[in-house]
Amino acid sequence: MQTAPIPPECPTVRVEDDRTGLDIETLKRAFLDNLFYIQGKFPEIATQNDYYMALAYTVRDRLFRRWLNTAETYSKQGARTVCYLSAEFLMGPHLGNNLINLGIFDTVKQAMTELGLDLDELFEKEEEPGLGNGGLGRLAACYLDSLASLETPSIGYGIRYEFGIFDQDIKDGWQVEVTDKWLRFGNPWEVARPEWEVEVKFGGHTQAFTDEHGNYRVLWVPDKVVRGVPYDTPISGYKVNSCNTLRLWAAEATDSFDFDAFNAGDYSGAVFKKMESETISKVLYPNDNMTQGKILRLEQQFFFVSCSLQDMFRILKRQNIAIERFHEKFTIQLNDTHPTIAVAELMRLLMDEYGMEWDKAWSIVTSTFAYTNHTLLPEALERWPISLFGSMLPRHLEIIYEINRHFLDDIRIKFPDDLDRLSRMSLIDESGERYVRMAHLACVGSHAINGVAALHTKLLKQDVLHDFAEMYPEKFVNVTNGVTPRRFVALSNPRLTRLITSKIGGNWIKHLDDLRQLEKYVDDTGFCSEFRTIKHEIKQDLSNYIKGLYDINVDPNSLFDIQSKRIHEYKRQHLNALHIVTLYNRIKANPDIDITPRTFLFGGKAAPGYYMAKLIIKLINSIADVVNRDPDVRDRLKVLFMKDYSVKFAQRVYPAADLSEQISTAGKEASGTGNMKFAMNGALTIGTLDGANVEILEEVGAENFFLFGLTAEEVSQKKAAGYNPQDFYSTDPELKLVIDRISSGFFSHGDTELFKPLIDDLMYHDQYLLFADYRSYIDCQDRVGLTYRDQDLWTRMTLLNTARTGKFSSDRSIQDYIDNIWHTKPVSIDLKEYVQGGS
Ligand code: Z16
Repeated sequence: MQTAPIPPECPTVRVEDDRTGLDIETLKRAFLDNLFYIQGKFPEIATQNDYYMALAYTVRDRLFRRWLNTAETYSKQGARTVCYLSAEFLMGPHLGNNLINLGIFDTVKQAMTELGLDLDELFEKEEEPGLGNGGLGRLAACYLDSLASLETPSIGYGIRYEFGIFDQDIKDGWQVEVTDKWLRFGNPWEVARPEWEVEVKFGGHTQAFTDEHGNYRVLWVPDKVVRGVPYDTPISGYKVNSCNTLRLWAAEATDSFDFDAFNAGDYSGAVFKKMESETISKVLYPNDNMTQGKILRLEQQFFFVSCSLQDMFRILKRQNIAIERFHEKFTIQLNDTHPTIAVAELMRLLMDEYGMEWDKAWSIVTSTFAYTNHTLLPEALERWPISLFGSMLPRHLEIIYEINRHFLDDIRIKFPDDLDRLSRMSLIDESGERYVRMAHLACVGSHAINGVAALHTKLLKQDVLHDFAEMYPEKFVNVTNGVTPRRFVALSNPRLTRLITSKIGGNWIKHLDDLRQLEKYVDDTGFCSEFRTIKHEIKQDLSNYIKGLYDINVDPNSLFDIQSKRIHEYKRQHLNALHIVTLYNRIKANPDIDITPRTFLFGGKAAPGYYMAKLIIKLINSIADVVNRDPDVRDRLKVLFMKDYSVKFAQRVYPAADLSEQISTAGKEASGTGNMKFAMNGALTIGTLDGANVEILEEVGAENFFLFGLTAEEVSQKKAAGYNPQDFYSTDPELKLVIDRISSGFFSHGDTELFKPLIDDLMYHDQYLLFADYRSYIDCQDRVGLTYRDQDLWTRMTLLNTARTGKFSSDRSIQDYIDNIWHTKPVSIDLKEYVQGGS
C-alpha cells in the first residue's frame, strides 16, 4: 500500500492536550467532548451506554499516543517480534484494565463522580469480547498483557468472530444457548485497517511448471478467494509506554466474485457468495478440549493463519528486511495445534511466492515456530481427514507429504528397522481412514515444544509425545502457565490491593514475587483481621449481587465453596455434587448435626453438543432446588448455579471465594489457571495432584492446601488393573446412599430416568474415577469444614496463599518463554510530544 507522507515544510502539530492529558480536569473535558462529538449527545439525553462509550473513547485517545509511538519505534528498530497465533483470545472487558495499566483508575473514578456518574455502572455497560472458550483463550489474553508490560514487541493474531462464545441462560435447570451479539453497540476498542487486507485462497488444484531459471515450481489455482480485513486493538502494558497490537481478521467476500456473478445477471448468486465467504469469521466453535472435525473450522484456521503470515511478509517489506531473515524478525508461537497449518503455509509462501528452495525454506520454518500443547485428552487432538484436507488445501497436502518424506527418512536414520515407530510418528495416520495429525506436524515444524505445567510436560514426554521426545529431546521445555495480577488482583480486588500496598508498597503488581513480604504479617493480628474483614466485605458484595440476580439469600458468614470453569466430566463438577448430596444426607439422617454452613457456587458453560455436561448442569440445579428449600437444612447449605460465567463475572467471583475446587482426575487437567486466580485472592484450594495444582501446593506448602485423591500414576495403574467402580459403591455406604438417592428420583420429582445416563456411566464405566476418589474427597472436605471454624488458622492459611503465589504471574511465564524459546529483547518506548509534519 502506497503511503502518503506530509512534506517536511508543513507545520509541526502538538498532540492535543485534551487527548493525552491525565489530570482530572482534562479527563472531564475530554469525556464531555467525546460525548458530544462521538456519541452525538447532550448530557440531558445521554444513556449509560453513551457515557460508557464517551469514557472508552477518552481512554482510547490516551492509548493512541502510546500505540503509535510504540509501532513507530518497533518499525524503526526492526525489533524482533513475538507473533502469538491463537484461534481464541478471551480478552474480558477493556476499560478497567486500561485504566489500571495507564495508572489513572482513581483519577477517572473521581472525574466520573464529579460528573455525577458511577464508574462501576459504566463498567457494567461494556460487552466483553468473548472470543474464546476458557483457559486457552484467557491464557492468550493474560500473555498479551504480560508481553506489553515486559516491553516485548508482539502481535496477537486471531479471528474477529462476529459471534463469540454463546450467552448461557438456565431454563428449568437446563442450559439454553443464546447468540452472543457482542458487536451490537459498536466496539470502541478496535480500529479497522482495510488498507492492510489480504487475500486467502481455498480449494481448486495445483499445476507444476518450470520457471525461467529452469526450476520446478508449483502454481495453486484456487476455486475460492476470500478477503481478510484486520481489526486492531491496542494492548497496553502496566505502567510502561509500550502498547502492542491484537490483530483479528474478519472475512469478507472479494469484489471479483460479486462482479463476475453480477455481470452474469446473477445478483442473488453474488450475494450468496458474499454471505458464504463471511461465514468464515461468523462464529467461534464453542468446544473446550474437544475437536469436531468440521470443514468450516479448518477454513477458519487456515484463514487466520494465512492472513497473519502474509501480514508478516508485508511488515518485512515495509521494514526493508530480506525474506531470508524472516526467522530473525519473527518468532511465532502456535497456541495449541489450531494454527499449525502455518507450518505448511509458511513453506508455501517461501517457495511458491518467493521462489525459495526447500532446504532453505525448511530451515527458516523450523527456526520460526514453537508449539504449545495444552491437553493430553485424546478427543482434543486434532486430525483432519485427508480427503477433506486435500480438497480445501491441495497445495498444503503436497507440502505435508513432502515434509513427511523427509521426516520419515530422519526417523529411519535415527531408529533403523523400527517400522512401528514410523507408523506411530508419521504425519499421516494410516491405521484406517487416513488423517493428517496436526500435533505431529507442529512437533516436526517447531524448534521448541512446551507443556503448560511441570506434570503436564512430564506426561507429554511420557505418553502423548513420547516418540517425539525420544527423537528431539532438546525441543522439549516446560512453561508453567500464569495469570495477570493486573486484571485478577489489582482490578478485580481493589480492597485487597489497597491493603497489600499499604504494607509493602505497590511494586508487587509488576513483581509478584514481592508478595512474599506479606509473610511477615502472619502473626500480626491487626493485619490478619483486616485481611479477614476484606474477604467478608467482598462476600457480602457477591451475596448482594446474587440476591439481585436470583433472589436467593446467601450468608456471607458461610464458607464460599466455588467451582467455576467449563463443565467437563474430567473436571468433575459431579464429584462436587456428590459431596453436596452427602452433606444433605447427613442432615436428613440427623437434622441437628453440627456442620459448617456452606454456600456452593458453580459457574461455567457446557459445549452445546456435550450431553453429559449439560446433564451435570441439570443435576446441580436439581440438587439446588431440593437443598435450598428443605426446612431441615435450615439454610446451612445453599447451592447456586450462576448462569453465564464470563471474564467479567469471574472478576467478581475469584475475590469472594474461601475454597477453590480444583478436583480434576489427576493427569487430565493440563494446567488450570483459575486455580491460580483463586489462590492469589486468598482462597484455599481443595485439589488433586493435577496440572499446576502440583506447583501451587509446592509454593504455598502442603499445610496450606487441601490435597486429596489418586495421583496420575495411581490413576493409570488403577485403570490398567481393571477399575471397577462398583467395588466402591458396594463398600462405602455413604456413597451408596448418595447414588441411590439420585437414582430414586429424589432430586427429579420422582423421575428415575432423568439422571440414569449419568448414574449408569458412573456405575459401569466411571472413566474419571469419581468413585475411586470419593472417600478421599469427602474426608478432605470434612477437614475443610473443621478448619474453617478456626478463623484465625484459616486466615493465616489464606494469607500465606496470597503471599506465595508470585510464581503464577503471567510475567514469569512470559519471561520463561523469552529466556528459553523466543530470545527477544525488551524495547522501551519514548513518547513524542509532537507529531511532525514531515520527517
Ligand atoms: C483449552 O481451554 C485448554 C486446552 C485445550 O487443548 C483446548 C482448550 Cl480450548 C486448556 C486446558 O484444559 C487447561 O488445563 C489449561 O490451563 C489451559 O488450556 C491453558 O493452558
